[in-house]
Amino acid sequence: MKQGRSETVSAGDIETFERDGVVCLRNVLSPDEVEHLRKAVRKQMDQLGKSATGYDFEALARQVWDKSEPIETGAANRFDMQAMKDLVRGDVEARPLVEGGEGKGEGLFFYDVAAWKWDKGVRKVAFDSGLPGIATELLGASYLNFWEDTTFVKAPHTRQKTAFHQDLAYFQIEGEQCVVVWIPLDPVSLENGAMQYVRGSHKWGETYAPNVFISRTSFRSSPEKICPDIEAEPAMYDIVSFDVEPGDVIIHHVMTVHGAGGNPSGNWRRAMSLRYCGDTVRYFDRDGAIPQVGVSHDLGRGDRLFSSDYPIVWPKPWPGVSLADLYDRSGPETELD
Ligand SMILES: O=C(O)CCC(=O)C(=O)O
Repeated sequence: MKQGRSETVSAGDIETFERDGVVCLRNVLSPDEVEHLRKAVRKQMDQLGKSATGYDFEALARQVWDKSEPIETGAANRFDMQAMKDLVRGDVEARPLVEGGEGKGEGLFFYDVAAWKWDKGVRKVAFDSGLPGIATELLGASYLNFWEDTTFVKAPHTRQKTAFHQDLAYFQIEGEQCVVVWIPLDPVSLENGAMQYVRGSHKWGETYAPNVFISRTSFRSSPEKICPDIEAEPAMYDIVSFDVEPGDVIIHHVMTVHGAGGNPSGNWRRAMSLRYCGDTVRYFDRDGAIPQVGVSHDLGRGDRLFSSDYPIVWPKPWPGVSLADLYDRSGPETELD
């Protein structure tokens, strides 16, 4: 593959991405690359309750809606979940976003971030797979920074939906040259929580406040508008979803409104989401953005993302180089056996 060109993205894919704000690409990742991500997700999930960054949003939703249940997040301390509970309970319009009947409490909506910092397998996929070239081409960027990875797992019989939202205001960035690559690690369809995207919403010209995922309630400090209530009137919107297999990826524009159902099925729905920024994006410590873990930079508003916290992953400094090795921050490797 020549630098700056990707063999996996066609002119038609670029047209779809620009028109719809989302495109599904088939067979982009190899079985080994998918397995690297699965392995990292397993490690993250093993640490649930013990890690500072892993959460179960299914349990959290129960604790929010049941007034008598205390908030319990184990060692996770990235968010002030009691404040989130107070926020949701104080929002007169808030309602549970669940599906799949009564539910017996066996579901799990697992969320974690930043595996790339300790897991070489994730770095291999995020930095050295076909993805950086594809993202660069879709964005028409001249170089590409990696922003972060986020894990979203819905175990069988998980009732919690993912509230419709737009990603920009969750990130400390300004500018729209940014994509999110959603990578299924299991076969995913509407039966087990496929992602749903509002086609064309990246061109609505609005920045929406980040919500708390289990409800449309926004983080109070955020100045932006609330995302429209897509779920209340789905027929009003042009919603698209894709049945995907491991190896496929769905890439959406940072302004595209998206959400997902629960997973009432008996099958797992594991995914990792990788975020990339192009050269026109600037740093902006936006009010209401989710605090990042383990960043050491001192970037200010308007700065380019020049920091080892945001590795430049395209173009590569020389062909054949392993950026996963270059950005090794020590710590255990999770390579395939
Ligand atoms: O997987 C999910 O339920 C949410 C994913 C998402 O919102 C994202 O990747 O931006």
